[in-house]
Amino acid sequence: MKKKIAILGSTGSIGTQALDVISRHPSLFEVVLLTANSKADTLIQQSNRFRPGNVVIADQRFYEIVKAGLPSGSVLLSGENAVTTAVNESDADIVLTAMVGFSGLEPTIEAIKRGKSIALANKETLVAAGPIVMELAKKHKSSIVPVDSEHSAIFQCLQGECGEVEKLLLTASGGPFFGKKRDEIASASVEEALNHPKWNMGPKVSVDSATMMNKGLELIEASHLFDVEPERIEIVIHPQSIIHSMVQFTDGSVKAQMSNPDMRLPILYALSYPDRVPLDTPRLDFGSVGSLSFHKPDFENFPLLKTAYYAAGQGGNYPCAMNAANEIAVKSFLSHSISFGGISNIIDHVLSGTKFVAKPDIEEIYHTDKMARESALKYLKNKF
Ligand code: MN3
Repeated sequence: MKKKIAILGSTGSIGTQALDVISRHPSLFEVVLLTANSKADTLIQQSNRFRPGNVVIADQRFYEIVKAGLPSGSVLLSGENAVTTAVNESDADIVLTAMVGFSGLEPTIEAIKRGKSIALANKETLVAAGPIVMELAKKHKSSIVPVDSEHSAIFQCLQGECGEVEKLLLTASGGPFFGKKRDEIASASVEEALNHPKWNMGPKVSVDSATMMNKGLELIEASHLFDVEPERIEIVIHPQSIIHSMVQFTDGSVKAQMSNPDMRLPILYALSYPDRVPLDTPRLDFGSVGSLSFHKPDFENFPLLKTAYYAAGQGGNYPCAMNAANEIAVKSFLSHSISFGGISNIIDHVLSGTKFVAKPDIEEIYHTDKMARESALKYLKNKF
């Protein structure tokens, strides 16, 4: 029996790498749904190669182009709710949520309500609405297997354990500005921020890695996914990105998961779980790796790490507001409207103006997201 896979965000970095691992195992996986925002050409190519029954191009301007290029037998949807509708209609066993940003929340919730397994690559889902999403997954017996390399590592370390977790050690490469001072990077260019030393990722995640907000979002994601309070999650800078994260148990034992940095491994694991299947990639050669190094995180020069611990500790709707502000700030930075140093100012401004809700329901989450975006845009307008 082949596993039927839906890929939300198939033209992005995670989506294309997922299709790469799926193409290596045609007897195990079948693609039933591909969705993209606006990359029409890539979506058409992918659809002709993998022949999914359903295809979504969210941006309606590309509907006719994609329609004309699709193989016969693929049904195309477009428009605002198209992704959610397609998820509801598809017979996927696993939904890989690889789209970027808060917009991943709604289709993920719909997939969970239909009891589908989630291969979670959209970290904003758990950041914005962690308690709601985890509760729903429990209720609908939907399993959530993380795709993010750090969370996959922790998930793998926890296999076969029923023991007590003392803390999670979330590793971070440090990003392109590791070791730099805050004022040295305040006016860093978009190009410099996108130049990640170890991982090849989309622009949003790359900028988040440069500010270290990526680790902040991952901290919050991990705390919900593994039900561990933020105080028991330690960030460890590990520039080689060989250890992808670790778990420390109450007897003092630390388990780590290692491999060369290659996202195809955690993607494949999330799709094949609980099995492991072969992946033909270069193996770790410890002799040539030489040494692994570790450093404490630099909260002074990467202030968003502090902001993320604060939002995580407060909980409620704060992580949602922080995430929304970050999305706007990163977008503005990528379009050259603000400086690199300006990113944290926007986020701190939005967070300090957010009305705290301790146990938000989903409507309050959507409201918080909307208000935070408006607040960020208003700040930008007045400031620049
Ligand atoms: Mn990661």
